Amino acid sequence: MTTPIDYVPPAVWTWNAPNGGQFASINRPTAGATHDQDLPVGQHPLQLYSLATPNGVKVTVMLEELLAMGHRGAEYDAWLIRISEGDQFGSGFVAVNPNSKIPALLDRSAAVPQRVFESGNILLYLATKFNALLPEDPAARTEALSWLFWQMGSAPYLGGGFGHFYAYAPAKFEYPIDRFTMETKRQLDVLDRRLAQCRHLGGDDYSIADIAVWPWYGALVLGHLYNAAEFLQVQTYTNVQRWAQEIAARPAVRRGRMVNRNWGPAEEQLHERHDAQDFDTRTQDKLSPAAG
Ligand SMILES: N[C@@H](CCC(=O)N[C@@H](CS)C(=O)NCC(=O)O)C(=O)O
Repeated sequence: MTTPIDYVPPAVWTWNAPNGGQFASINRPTAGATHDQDLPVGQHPLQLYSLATPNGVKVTVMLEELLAMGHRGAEYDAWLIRISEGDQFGSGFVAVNPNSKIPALLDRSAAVPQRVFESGNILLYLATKFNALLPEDPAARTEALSWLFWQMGSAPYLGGGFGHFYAYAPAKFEYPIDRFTMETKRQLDVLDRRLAQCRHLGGDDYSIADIAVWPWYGALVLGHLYNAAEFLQVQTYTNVQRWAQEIAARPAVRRGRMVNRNWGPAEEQLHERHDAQDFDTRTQDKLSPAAG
């Protein structure tokens, strides 16, 4: 074990300065808007304000799946929120999500526009609105929702714990990396055992449980997150691998992954989405010049 830093917490914590971590410049200990900034509004009932992080991808995959099923009411405008530049602290965004985190959805088809925040709740809202991707049978529905809520409770240990200390912290600290690696591998084992029993997390059918879990744990075992595939020995979770690959091949998932993405290979980026044709008619000037 490496020597821990010689730090004695003061009686009262004070916010001194950015701590050097990758996202230090946007972290602060208070909530609320920092500046006036209206959100753009497009022509569709559903307005999505997001970015293609795993939490954002859940919603764009869901919307693309609904459209693929023929739910025309799921047409949406997806606007890019650049969290590294502080867009989530603009007054318009905070009005839709007081927690200042993507994704945030505004459903303007209601008499009074309905704001929806927290990605798990957005999935549940859309599944209920369109009566899709969530079983009606109470037992099957409850099982799917258990896995949806499992994701919401578990992923902060993967992202805020493992991912932060393995990939983003200003130095490599053995204690937190050990702690969160242990938990991440335990979670992968939970999924692996479940997926040894059934094709999808909720049972036979693909549902919002898979849509919530895949952008985190699917991406992790496919080697897309934190460059940690070898460290975590992700190939050993064979049932998660089978499930992750099957979902990755779905056309709606391939489209959803691209929406609001402004980093990585140019051909995988679609900064804003307003129409299904945006996927086909992307032009170079809509794409980032370089991988981010
Ligand atoms: N529990 C939230 C988490 C959302 C979240 O953490 N979003 C991140 C990106 S993945 C974010 O917007 N971070 C900006 C910030 O923390 O200022 C959800 O699932 O919607």
